[in-house]
Amino acid sequence: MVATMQKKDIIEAPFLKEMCEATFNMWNMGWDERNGGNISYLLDEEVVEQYLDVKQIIRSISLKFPVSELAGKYFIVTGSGKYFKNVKEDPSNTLGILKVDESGEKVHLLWGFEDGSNPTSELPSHFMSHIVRLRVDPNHRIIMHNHATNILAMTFIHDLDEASFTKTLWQMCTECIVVFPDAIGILPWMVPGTDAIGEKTAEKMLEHRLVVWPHHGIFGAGSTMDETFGLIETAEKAAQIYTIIGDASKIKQTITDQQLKDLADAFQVVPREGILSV
Ligand code: 2HA
Ligand code: ZN
Repeated sequence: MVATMQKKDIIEAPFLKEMCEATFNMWNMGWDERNGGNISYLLDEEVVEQYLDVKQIIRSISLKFPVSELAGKYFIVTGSGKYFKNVKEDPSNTLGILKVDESGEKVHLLWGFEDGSNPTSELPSHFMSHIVRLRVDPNHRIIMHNHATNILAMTFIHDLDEASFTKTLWQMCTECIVVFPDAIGILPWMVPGTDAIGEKTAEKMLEHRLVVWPHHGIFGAGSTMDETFGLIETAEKAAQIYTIIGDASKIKQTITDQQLKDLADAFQVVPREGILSV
C-alpha cells in the first residue's frame, strides 16, 4: 500500500503569502484602486502537490485563446473583480490556483475562487506574456499589472515614443538604467481585457520586461515577486520625479548620455540600442 502524504495547509504556502503581501503592498502604493490590477505566478507541480491533490478539479474554465505552450502548467492568479485591498483577508475567494489542461483550451481550478468567481479579466495578456517570457528567460515566473499612478500620469504629458519615454525615466533616477536596461515597451491605447491587447503586450514582452498601457497602467515580468514589484516600483519612482518636476523646461541639469553609458558599463548591463547618443 502506498502511504498518502499528508498535505500541508495551503494558507501557509509561501507563494500564497507572497500573493497576499504583493497585492496589499500594491494597493498601499495607490496603484490598485477598487479592482484594479492583477497578478499571475507560475508554480512548480512539486510545490503545488505539497498542498493540494492536483487530480481534484473543482471546475474547469474555458479559454477563448488556446495556450498549448502552457499545457500542464500551474498558476496562482488574482480573481476578476477582486479588490487587492481585500486579498490578504480573504485569499480563498480572491485567488485561484489553476492548471492549464493538456489541450491548452481550458484551465482547471484546483483551489480558491470559492464564491464562484473567475480568473482576472486580463488572463489573455498574462498567459500570452508568460509564453513569451518563458522563451527568453527560463527563470521567468511572474506577470504583474497595476495602475501605477505616475507612469499613468506621464502617458498624458510625455510623448509615447519608447526610446524617448525610456530615456526620460533613465534620466530621472541613477538606478533606472541598471534596473531596466531593456527599456520600456509602449502599446497604443487599446481596450483592456481582450485577446488583441494580450497579443500586443506579449509581442512587447519579447524584448521588454515592462510594458506601458497608455492612460491605463503597466505590466511587469520577472522571476520573483520582489524583483517584479521592484521593477515596477523603480519605473514608477522615476515617473514620480518627472511628474513632481511638472514642466520639463524647468530642468537645469540631468544625467548625460555619457554618464548613463558609464553607469551601464560599471554595472555590466547592456542598454537597449537606439536610446543613448554615445
Ligand atoms: O482587473 O486592472 O485592466 C482590473 C484591471 C483591468
Ligand atoms: Zn488595469
